[in-house]
Amino acid sequence: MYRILTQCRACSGSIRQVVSLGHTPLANSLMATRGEAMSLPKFPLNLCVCEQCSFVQLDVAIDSKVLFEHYVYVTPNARSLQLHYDSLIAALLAYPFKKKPLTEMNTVEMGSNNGAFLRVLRPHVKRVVGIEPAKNIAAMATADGVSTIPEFFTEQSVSDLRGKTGPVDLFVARHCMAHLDDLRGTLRAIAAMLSDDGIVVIENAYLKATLDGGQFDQIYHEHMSYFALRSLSRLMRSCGLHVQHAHIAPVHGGSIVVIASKVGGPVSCEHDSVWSDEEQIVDDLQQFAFMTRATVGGLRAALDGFIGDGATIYTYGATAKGNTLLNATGLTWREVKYAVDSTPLKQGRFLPGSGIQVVSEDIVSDRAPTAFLLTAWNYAEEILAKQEPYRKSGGRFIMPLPTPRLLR
Ligand code: JHZ
Ligand code: ZN
Repeated sequence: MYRILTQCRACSGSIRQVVSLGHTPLANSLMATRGEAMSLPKFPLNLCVCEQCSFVQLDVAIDSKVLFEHYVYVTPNARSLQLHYDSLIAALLAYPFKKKPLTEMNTVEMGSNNGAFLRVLRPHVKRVVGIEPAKNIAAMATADGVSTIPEFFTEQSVSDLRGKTGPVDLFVARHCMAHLDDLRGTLRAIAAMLSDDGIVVIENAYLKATLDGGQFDQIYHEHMSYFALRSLSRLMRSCGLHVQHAHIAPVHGGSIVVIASKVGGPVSCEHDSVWSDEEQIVDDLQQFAFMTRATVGGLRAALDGFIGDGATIYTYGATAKGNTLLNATGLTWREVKYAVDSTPLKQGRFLPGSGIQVVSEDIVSDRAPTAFLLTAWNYAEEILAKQEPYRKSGGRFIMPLPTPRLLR
């Protein structure tokens, strides 16, 4: 069900630990009862770096079937995501190195979830197909009109998949490269899906943003790898994919977007500026480990003080990130009464390790807490705007990172 790594998953060099978050249950294992949620198996959660190639990764790989075959994360309908989709499409339209117009591109997205991005992209391209391993979510996407193949995307399944989709002109992989133990096999499979002129867009949480922002909660078992441009482009090149464009997008606390092709060639100027920003990344890891320990301890002490003064606290968002944060600080249902979340699949369930029950956001109007711990901090702006009446009536939000603070 899982394997422990002693060697780098990119180059087989030896890896060393940067920071440990102890043993935690899987972040998206939301359970039907509190008892089940609190007695889940726990796995080591250690951030490591390769001494040879500086690739940042976990030293554990959980079986992808356990992680993803049935999934509770459904891409939310958030304004910041819609804006991001628009800017991603604008970047593709402006991308100077493509060999044919977007409107002629046969497009496939892996890990397409409920089809949220493909639905927005569809009018700009020739055809869209999703590939999504979570059977329950793939069925939702297909029922909503985005044709989605309910399968894992692997090197073994690539010839069968290419038979179904035809040669791909635009291959999209958003926030799923981090989820893969077999990185090289998957990248080779992407190259095999592409037509000769095809391009691939990869988007993932950006390592430098994670480190600079003290975002230790981005570390959970689904996130096996943590990408910088240097490490990602080296890995892609070894699998026949050449990065020609890179930029940093604001979503999910800072995400790297790269565009690559099989032929390679010139790179965009944004690519060069991202590249030069990464000079110090190995030093940044040490600072991050220091900051993580301080934030975990500081947050727990601040919340204990607040609760001791009579405050009631819920989390805002039943996020994967939030479960790392709750388990690292040791907070449970005894301290945090509920987690509010807009995802119907999560509501009524209990968070792994902490046993906190997930309820709908509607609870805010009749049973509001003193403060919300903002575990969906990547949507801070829109959540704060949505909860303006709560805030006007004295309700507060606690921003956990990089140092805990009360938002007014
Ligand atoms: P959000 C997931 O991480 C898991 P999580 C995964 N491994 C990954 O890589 C990233 O996504 C990309 C809710 N919400 O996006 C909806 C509200 O309740 O931060 C979501 O459950 N009200 C695939 O889980 C959660 O918050 C709102 O107004 O850390 C946000 O989850 C909004 C906007 C969201 O991802
Ligand atoms: Zn390595």
